[in-house]
Amino acid sequence: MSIIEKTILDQHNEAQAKNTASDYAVLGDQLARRGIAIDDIKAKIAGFGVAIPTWGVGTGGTRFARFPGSGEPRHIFDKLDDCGIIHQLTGATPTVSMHIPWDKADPADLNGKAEELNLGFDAMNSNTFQDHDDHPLSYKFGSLSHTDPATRAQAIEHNIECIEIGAKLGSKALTVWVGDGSNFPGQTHFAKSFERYIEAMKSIYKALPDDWRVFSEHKIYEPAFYATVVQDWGTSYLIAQELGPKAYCLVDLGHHAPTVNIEMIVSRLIQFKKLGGFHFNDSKYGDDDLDAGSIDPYRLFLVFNELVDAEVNNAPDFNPAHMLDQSHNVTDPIESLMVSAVEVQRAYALALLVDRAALEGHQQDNDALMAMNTLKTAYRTDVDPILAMARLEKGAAIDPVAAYRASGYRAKVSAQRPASAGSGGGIV
Ligand SMILES: [Mn+2]
Repeated sequence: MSIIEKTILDQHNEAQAKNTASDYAVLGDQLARRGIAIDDIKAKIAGFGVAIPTWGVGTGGTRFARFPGSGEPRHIFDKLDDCGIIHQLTGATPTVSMHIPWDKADPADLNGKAEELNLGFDAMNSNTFQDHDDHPLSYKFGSLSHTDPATRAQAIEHNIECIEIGAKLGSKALTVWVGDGSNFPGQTHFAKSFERYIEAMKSIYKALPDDWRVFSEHKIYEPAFYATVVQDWGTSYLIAQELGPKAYCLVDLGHHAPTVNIEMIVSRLIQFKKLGGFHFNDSKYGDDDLDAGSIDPYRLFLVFNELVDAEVNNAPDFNPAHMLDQSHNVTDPIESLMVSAVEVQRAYALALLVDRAALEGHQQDNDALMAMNTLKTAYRTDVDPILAMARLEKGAAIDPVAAYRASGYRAKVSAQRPASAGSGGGIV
C-alpha cells in the first residue's frame, strides 16, 4: 500500500512525455532569448523540497464541524504512507514534519517506515495548545507563559521531549507555536506574560543539541482573540534575539492581518539573520490554511523573490526550512498537498527567472514602472514544462493529481481505514 505501482505511473508518464518534451523545448528557446538556461532552472527545482506536515494529510475541520474524509489516516504510519505517495508523485516533498503527541511512536519503527518510503524528518512541532492525557495540568490559560510555574515546567518538559524524539529521527529543528494569550482586556499582564514565555523558552533552548535550531512561530490571533503572547514578527524577532544564535523566526503566511506585507517581513528577517523557515499556505481573511498559492499566487512569488535575492547574494546564515501547513475541508488532502508543493516550486522557479541585474538598475534609477515590469515579466512565464520535466526525470508524475486519481489509492486505503469523526488534525 505504501507506494503506487510503477506500471501505473509509467503509463501515465508515457502518455504525456512527448508533449512535455515539446513544451520544454519551446520554453527553453524563449528563456534562452532572455539569457536564461532552462536546464539550470530545472536543476534548482529538482533540488528543492518542501516538508509535508503530518497533520495535513487528515481532513481538517472548522470551529463548527468536521466532516471526515474517506480513508483518512488512523495513525502516524498511515500518515507516513500518505506522505510517501505525495513524494512519489511530486518528487518535491522529501521530508515530513512531525507533531507530538499526535505522532508519538517508537522512533525505530518511524525510521524504518520513513526509510521504506524514501522520506526524512524535518522540524518537530510541540503541542501545548491542547491538553494531553498524560499531562496532569491544563493549558486552558496558557502554557509557556502560564501564571503557574508547574504548568510552565510541564510545557517545557514536553518541548524537551519533542527534541529528544526528534534527535532519534534525524530532525534538526523544533518549531514552537503556542496559543497563549488572552480574550479580554486586563486578563493578562502583557510584559509579565512575555517575560514568563522567554524564561521558559530559555530552558528549552538549553536542551537543544549543538546542531539544532529552534523556530518561534508567531500568529496574530486565535485561539486568543484579544491579545496573543507571540503575535507578530517583531515579537518573534525579540525572542530569537533573547535566546541566542540557534533561535530563529518561522513565518506562517496565514498568521498575519490580510494587508500585511509579508515579503518585507521576510526581507527584514533575512537581513538580520533570523529567518528560520516557513509554513506555506494561503488565506483570504485570517489563518485560513488554504492551499499554497490558491488565493494570492503573486504574493507567494514575491516571498520567493526575496528568498532568491538572498540565495544569489549569498546572504549569511540563510538556510530556511520550507514546510507546508494547511488544512482541508473540501478537498482530498493528498491532492491539495501535492498541488501546494507544486505551487511552492512554481513560485521558486518564477523567482529564479527575475532579471536581477535589470531590477537593480531600475531601482537605482528610481524607474518604478520598469522595476515592477521586471518582476511581472518573470511572473507571467508559464514554468509548467520545467516543473513537469523535473518530475519526469525523477520518476515522479508529469501530472501528480491525474496519476493519483488513476491509481485508485484513496479507494484502496478507504477499504482499510474506517472513517473517523475524531479531531486528530490541527490548525497550527
Ligand atoms: Mn503554522
